[in-house]
Amino acid sequence: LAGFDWSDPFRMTDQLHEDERMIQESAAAYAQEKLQTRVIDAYENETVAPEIFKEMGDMGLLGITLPEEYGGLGGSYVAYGLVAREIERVDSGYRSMMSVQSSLVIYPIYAYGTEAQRQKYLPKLCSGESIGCFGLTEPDAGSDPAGMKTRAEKTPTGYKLTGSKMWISNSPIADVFVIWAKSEAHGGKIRGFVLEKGMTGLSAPKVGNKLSLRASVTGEIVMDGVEVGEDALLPNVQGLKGPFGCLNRARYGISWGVMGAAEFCWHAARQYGLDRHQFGKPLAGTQLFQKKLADMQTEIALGLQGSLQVGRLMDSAQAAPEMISIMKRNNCGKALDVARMSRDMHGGNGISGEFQVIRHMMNLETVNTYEGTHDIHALILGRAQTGVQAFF
Ligand code: TGC
Ligand code: FAD
Repeated sequence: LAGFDWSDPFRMTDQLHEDERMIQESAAAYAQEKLQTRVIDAYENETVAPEIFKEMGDMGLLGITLPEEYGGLGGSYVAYGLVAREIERVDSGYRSMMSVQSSLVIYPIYAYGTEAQRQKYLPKLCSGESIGCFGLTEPDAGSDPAGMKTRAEKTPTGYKLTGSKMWISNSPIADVFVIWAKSEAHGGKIRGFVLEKGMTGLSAPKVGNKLSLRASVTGEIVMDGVEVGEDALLPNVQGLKGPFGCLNRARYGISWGVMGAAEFCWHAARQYGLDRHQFGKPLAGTQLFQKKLADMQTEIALGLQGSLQVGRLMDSAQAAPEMISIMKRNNCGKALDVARMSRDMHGGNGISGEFQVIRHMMNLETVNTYEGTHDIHALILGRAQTGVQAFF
């Protein structure tokens, strides 16, 4: 039998292709050198750092799966997941910035847009010169986006958008707004529109008082009769499957990302347990401590294998949304358990920003909620196996 690497129990590294390993390594180097060095201050002071998009763009970390002609890398979904894991190892907010840009802004413009829209927006979004946001959630429509009130009325030259979106990542600093609205001209069906900063009637005030995901800025999007041309409509999709097509990709990326945050918390707990002595011996030498480390290692190893398999199926066009619900739900829930456990294992130091585990724990509360809450994904999976919907 071969030897055992405690930090990579199922030899995930050996299961990756050479180009995937290289992308992971460069994402890890960027994350540790450029993000880890600023995150403690950024979180404490809720600092917005729009220049991160340009840095990520320069490293090729935005729109990884997009063809090179539009500014992407033509990489695999596994590579995209590995990048999310390395960035979220530092902070869920930074991963949020990356995954909104890649899966929720670049992807719909590529998949649902015209060639002119692709040429206009994608290269700048991939280089990080433009920042994007995705407006689906509203004050009265979160888990149930079909209940949205934002509407697009037909005008002689295009559309007039009215409504408001809530809890939108990146919106206060965004140049490009992907907006989902009910369009009267299309029988009330949900359609996607691309809006731009500076349009009359468009504003994006910041949401204050956030005690989670503080390194990523969140805002509203207010549309007070914003007039756009016909060329703002994303012509190639209608209905909820438009936003859900994007969410499938973002949720998949999150399933990898949260494992990065969980790995940070696990490794920190192990090291703390080796360094900290109580009752005349290291905490890591107690049975309870070791049981917790074993639980963390097991859940993370299993979670990563699940995400890898779904990623391989995405790369061969065989993945179903329910597979993604399993992994988003499981990995977020397990990462939150690991972070809470690690916080506890650090004792009093666990509440200090310096040790960082409480920051991950606070962030993961958001990640467990956005992109479909833990319970909403349970209902998606319940419906898929019983044929009976239990949403209402
Ligand atoms: P339902 O009847 O199930 O479906 C309506 C239409 O959509 C299609 N569809 C999908 N298509 C592709 N992928 C999926 N995953 C899909 N799920 C559904 C479906 O086939 C149908 O198409 P058609 O052609 O027949 O009309 O719709 P429902 O209203 O019953 O949905 C219920 C539910 C709960 C599943 C859904 O609404 C849901 O997932 N709610 C959660 C909402 C959510 O995830 N919001 C995310 C907002 S964005 C965000 O949080 C970004 S944070 C990012 C960051 O900062 O990192
Ligand atoms: P609700 O839907 O009101 O849910 C409240 C509770 O009720 C939850 O526990 C939920 O599981 C439960 N619940 C709801 N329905 C049912 C049911 N049928 N049965 C049982 N329980 C149910 N959205 C965007 O569009 N774009 C973004 O960029 C974005 N970024 C975000 C960033 C942050 C920091 C946060 C916090 C949110 C973000 N969101 C974004 C919104 C996010 O997707 C929603 O918060 C999420 O979908 C939940 O909606 P809600 O907050 O309205 O909660």
